[in-house]
Amino acid sequence: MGKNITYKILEAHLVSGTLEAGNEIGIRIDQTLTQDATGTMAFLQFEAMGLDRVKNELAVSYIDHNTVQIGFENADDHRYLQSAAARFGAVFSKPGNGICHQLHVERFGIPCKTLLGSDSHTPTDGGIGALAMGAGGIDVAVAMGGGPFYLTAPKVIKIHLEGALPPWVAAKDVILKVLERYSTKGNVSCIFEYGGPGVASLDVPERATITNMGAECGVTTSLFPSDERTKQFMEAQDRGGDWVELKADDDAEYDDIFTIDLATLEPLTAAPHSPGNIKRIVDVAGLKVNQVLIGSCTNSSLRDLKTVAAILRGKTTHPSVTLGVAHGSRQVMRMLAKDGDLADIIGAGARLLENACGFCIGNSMSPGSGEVSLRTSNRNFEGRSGTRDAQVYLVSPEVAAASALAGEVVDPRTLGESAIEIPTPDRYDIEDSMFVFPESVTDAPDIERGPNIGAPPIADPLGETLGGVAVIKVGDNITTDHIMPAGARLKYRSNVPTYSTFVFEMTDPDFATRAAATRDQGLHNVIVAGQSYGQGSSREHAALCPMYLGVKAVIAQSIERIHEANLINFGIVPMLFSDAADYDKVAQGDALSVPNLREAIAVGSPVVVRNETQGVAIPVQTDFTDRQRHILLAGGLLNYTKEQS
Ligand code: MIC
Ligand code: SF4
Repeated sequence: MGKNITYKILEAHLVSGTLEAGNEIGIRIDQTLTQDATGTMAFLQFEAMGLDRVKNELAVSYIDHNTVQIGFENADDHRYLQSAAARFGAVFSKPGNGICHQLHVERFGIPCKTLLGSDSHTPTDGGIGALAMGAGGIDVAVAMGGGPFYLTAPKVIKIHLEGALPPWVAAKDVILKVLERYSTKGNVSCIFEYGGPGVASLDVPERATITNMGAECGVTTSLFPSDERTKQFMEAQDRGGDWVELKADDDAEYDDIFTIDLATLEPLTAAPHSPGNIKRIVDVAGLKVNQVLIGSCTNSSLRDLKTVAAILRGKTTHPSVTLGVAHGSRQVMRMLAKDGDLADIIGAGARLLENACGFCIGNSMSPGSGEVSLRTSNRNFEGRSGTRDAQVYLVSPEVAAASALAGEVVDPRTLGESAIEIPTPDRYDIEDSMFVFPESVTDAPDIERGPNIGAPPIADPLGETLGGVAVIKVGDNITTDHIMPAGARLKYRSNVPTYSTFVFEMTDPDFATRAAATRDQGLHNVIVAGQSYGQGSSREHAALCPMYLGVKAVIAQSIERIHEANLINFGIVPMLFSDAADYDKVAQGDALSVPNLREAIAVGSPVVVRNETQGVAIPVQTDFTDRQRHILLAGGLLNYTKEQS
């Protein structure tokens, strides 16, 4: 039987387990990336595990999320991270250099390598043919220390591409089509592998847009083959020597195949408030727009912004629209400046934003109340923009630029018959001066810790019994943005006691006070949820802060991959209703107990939650691997790793 490219890479990196879909496997991680919002905790945990040197091939510590620096907190985090990178041997990317995923594709991504990042959009590097996955910071810390990463051997879904995109239809529309088909839930432990003759029509930045936003489907990652176009891109980045071919065998097998004829696609949008709420642009055309923001790790490549510049050239943004443009990297910005495109963007009345996450994570450029904001980013969860009632639509750069000029949503196909051609440059403008390479650090410095840097909290080992209350009951599709808001709260990432006061802030402002009160009475908190709990970001704070507030179990109809791993890593027991209808047998505030929890987890026997208030027994599934059991018994990965060493 022929092999697909996913299993070729997995096989080459396998360190434990059998490569059969559904089994837990351990793989070697070649490269890691962290960003500042998750990286501080990752490096603090690296230290707490007693590790003293990065052992994988490459670790890059990027600063791109918290770059606003109102108050000392962000700058202190940056200093901590720079000193930790120098001390432990990681490459450090200074604030302003660009967004981690854009930079990693440009300067470090290598086909056939594994990359683990403490950010859910790490699969962006799947566009260059790397097996790139998002994970919690502590998993990345383990990988930086040379340890394996554990995952469920995935099902592989082939997205078979035929044809080529018509004019004004973009890579963004391809992934929106995939989201329309697969939605944001139900794809746990699947990988999207792209193939077919249409692949050759897409360049690496376009592929990276597609793999980036595969994260919204909840797949483990998305992956393209590595071919002549990959080689051309890497040569233009002066990294041709790292190129290797990666292609599926002709008779490769897949668990499912979804065929897209690129030529039949049209401009699409993800309407409020989910990346899975796909609509045709023609159906929203004419909607008045207040704000247009172009950038983020999905659409901030040179190709994207040259396209935008070409549409804006010689024209002016509509008087009632604020247009903002954030470059993905300094390379993109410098090349736009040298080629004159930046003058077109400025001339059209755009506000130039920093080369950073910025608006995408809601720490700047929040829209006005009830405003319509068109964005080229990847997530439009309610409130993520910083404005609860804003209406955020996710679109391609083409739709964004055309709409900024018109003041309303425009189908870019009305701009003319012929497409804008943006060839891959023969050579990108390479200038790495905002990376600090560990080789250049001669004297390993002391690690600098400002007052915002706290020690990572550690959970107690799992107790004999669970006893407490259903502290909150939430519905379906609860994202980690609901659990642990980012935006204005992001600066508390390295200060868990303070950040914990904002858990479920938007959904239930009293949550933190209530949960802390239960914890202080010596009882456990239990979160009850519907389907697809923990969608979205990889932020382990969505487990770490609830843990700090005394949450010991989550009972849900289904839980997304990264979040489930994060719960286990912080000693919170994820439980799935054996019968989804039992969700109705628990109300918020009910007293819940499991008298023999520790023993049941230790031996893998069935767990039954008693609802003391309603007098019912609720069987739950706790299908853990031996490794996961031991982590839970130890009270989380930090304790477990210490026990092992
Ligand atoms: C996001 O896009 O939600 C983030 C912010 O990049 C997160 C990481 C974080 O919360 O720090 C992600 O995607 O994992
Ligand atoms: Fe940054 Fe947004 Fe990308 Fe997350 S999705 S890494 S916040 S640009």
